[in-house]
Amino acid sequence: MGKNIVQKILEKHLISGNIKPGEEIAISIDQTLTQDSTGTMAYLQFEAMGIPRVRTKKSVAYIDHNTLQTGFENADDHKYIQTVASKYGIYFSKPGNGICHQIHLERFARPGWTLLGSDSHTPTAGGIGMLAIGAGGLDVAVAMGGGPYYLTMPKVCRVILKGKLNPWVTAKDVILEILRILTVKGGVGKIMEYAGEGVASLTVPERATITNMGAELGATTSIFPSDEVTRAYMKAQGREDEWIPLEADEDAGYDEEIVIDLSSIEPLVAQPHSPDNVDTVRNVGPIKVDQVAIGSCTNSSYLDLMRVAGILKGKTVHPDVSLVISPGSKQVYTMLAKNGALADLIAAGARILECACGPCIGMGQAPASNAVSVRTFNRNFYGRSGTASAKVYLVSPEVAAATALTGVLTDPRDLREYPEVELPETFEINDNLIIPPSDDGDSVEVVRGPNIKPFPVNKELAERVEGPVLLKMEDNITTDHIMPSGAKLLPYRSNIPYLADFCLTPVDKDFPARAKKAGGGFLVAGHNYGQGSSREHAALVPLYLGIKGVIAKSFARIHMANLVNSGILPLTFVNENDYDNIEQGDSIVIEDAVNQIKRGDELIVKNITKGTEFNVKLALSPRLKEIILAGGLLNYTRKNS
Ligand code: MIC
Ligand code: SF4
Repeated sequence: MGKNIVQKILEKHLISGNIKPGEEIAISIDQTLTQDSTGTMAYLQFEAMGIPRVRTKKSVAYIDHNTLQTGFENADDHKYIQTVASKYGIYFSKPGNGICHQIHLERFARPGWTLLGSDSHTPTAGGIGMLAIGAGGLDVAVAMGGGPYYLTMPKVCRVILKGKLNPWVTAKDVILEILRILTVKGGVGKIMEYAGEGVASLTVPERATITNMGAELGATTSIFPSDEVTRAYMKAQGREDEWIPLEADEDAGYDEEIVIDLSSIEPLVAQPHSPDNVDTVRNVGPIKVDQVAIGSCTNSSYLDLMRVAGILKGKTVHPDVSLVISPGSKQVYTMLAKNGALADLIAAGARILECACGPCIGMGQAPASNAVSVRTFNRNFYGRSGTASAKVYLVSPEVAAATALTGVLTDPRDLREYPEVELPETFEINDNLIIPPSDDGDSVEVVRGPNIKPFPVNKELAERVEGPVLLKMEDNITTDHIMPSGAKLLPYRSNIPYLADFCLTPVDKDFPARAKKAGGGFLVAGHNYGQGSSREHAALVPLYLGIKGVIAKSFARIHMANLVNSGILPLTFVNENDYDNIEQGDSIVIEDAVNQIKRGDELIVKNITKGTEFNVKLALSPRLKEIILAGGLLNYTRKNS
């Protein structure tokens, strides 16, 4: 049988294991990326490994999340990352250069190669045919050190794109449609591989919008073929020599398949508070809107913003709407400035923000109380905007621009003619904000400001693991619940003790105090616990608070890996009814934990308060079990090196 694209790339990178769904495989990583909000931790961990220089083909450290600099903290982090990058052989993308995923697509991503990034939207590079996976900082640190990346081989789901999009319908609507069908859990344990005649009609930035938001499906990654469209994009980026063709064999096998008819999709919107709460813009109707935000790694490309400029040209933003726009990169920004589109945006009343994540991660532009905010971003999780009472809707740039003009959620098909925009034959190329590392790492001194605090490291697993259930939660708890971000907290990503006082506060504001008083314990949750971001702070902070295990109905992939890396037990209920029989405050114990884990995949948990017991699963590979027993990946690596 022929091979699909995923199999082709994995075969070239396989270090151990069989490329069969469910089996643990180890692959070599060609490139890594970090951004600043997860990067400080990744580099602290890399330093702790004691490796003198990165061993990847290319590693890039971006600064794009924490750029508000309301105090010294962010700037301290930037200095630390810049010096650590220079010392260890990592390229440094300065603040102002843009959002990591947009820049990586423009300047570094390569078809057929592998990329591991400490950000859940790393699969954006799948738009160019790269196998790009998001992971926790420690996994990325290991990859920087030349170590393999281990993953459970996902199923490969072929997404066949039929037909062609109608005017005003966009790549964003394609992925919203897939989210509507599959939900935020639908991609868990899968790689989405795009195929079909519809692929050729999508440009690389449009493909990247789709692979970017594949993260919201819970998918391990998403990937498009590398074809003539890819070649043209890479040529326009001055990188045609890095292009290779990559497509699935005609008789390639897949584990699953869905068919999406592009011509039947309409402008869509994800309603509060989940990216899969999707309906048509027409059905949701003309709700009054207070804020429109255009940008983020999903929708801030040249094409996106040129279309927005085309819609806004000669018009004025509605008096009741605040429109903010953050271009994805300096390249995009410069091109808009040179061709006059920036003037059209400014004249229409847009507030132009710097090229960074900005409002997408709650760094400024928190909406007013109870406000409706329409955004081109990828996540509308509760509280993420910085205003708990705000309602965030996710749409395409075209819907956003139309809405900014009318002041109500608007289907852009009601507007004038579609502004046709083509990709340029050459992009504006100026990499002067990407600083190469020093040739002489030894001479570089790493600068650590007072905001850089040591990170917690676990101990070997105890024979008896016990404690109270400190919090019981519902389904779909996100990492934004576990470790909130935003302008007030993001500056403290290198300061775990400070962050600890905010852990899980969106669910229960008393949780940190309770956890501290009890000296730690367990968490109980429903399905898809830890969906969303790759932030390992969602594991490191609970570790700091003494969390020993999380018992859930199911976990999101990256968060589960982060728990294992921190030595926290990720346990699932064998019988989901047991979730109903356990309460906050119950005292529980796993006796003879080490032997139980060595013996099999099921453990007995005793509920001392209720006088009952139930079974939980710890279905991990032998290597992951060793990591748990050692008290996390760092201890394990030290022990085995
Ligand atoms: C996000 O979109 O939530 C982030 C901020 O980019 C995160 C990383 C983080 O939490 O720092 C992500 O998606 O991984
Ligand atoms: Fe930045 Fe938002 Fe993209 Fe995360 S989702 S990388 S915060 S733009």
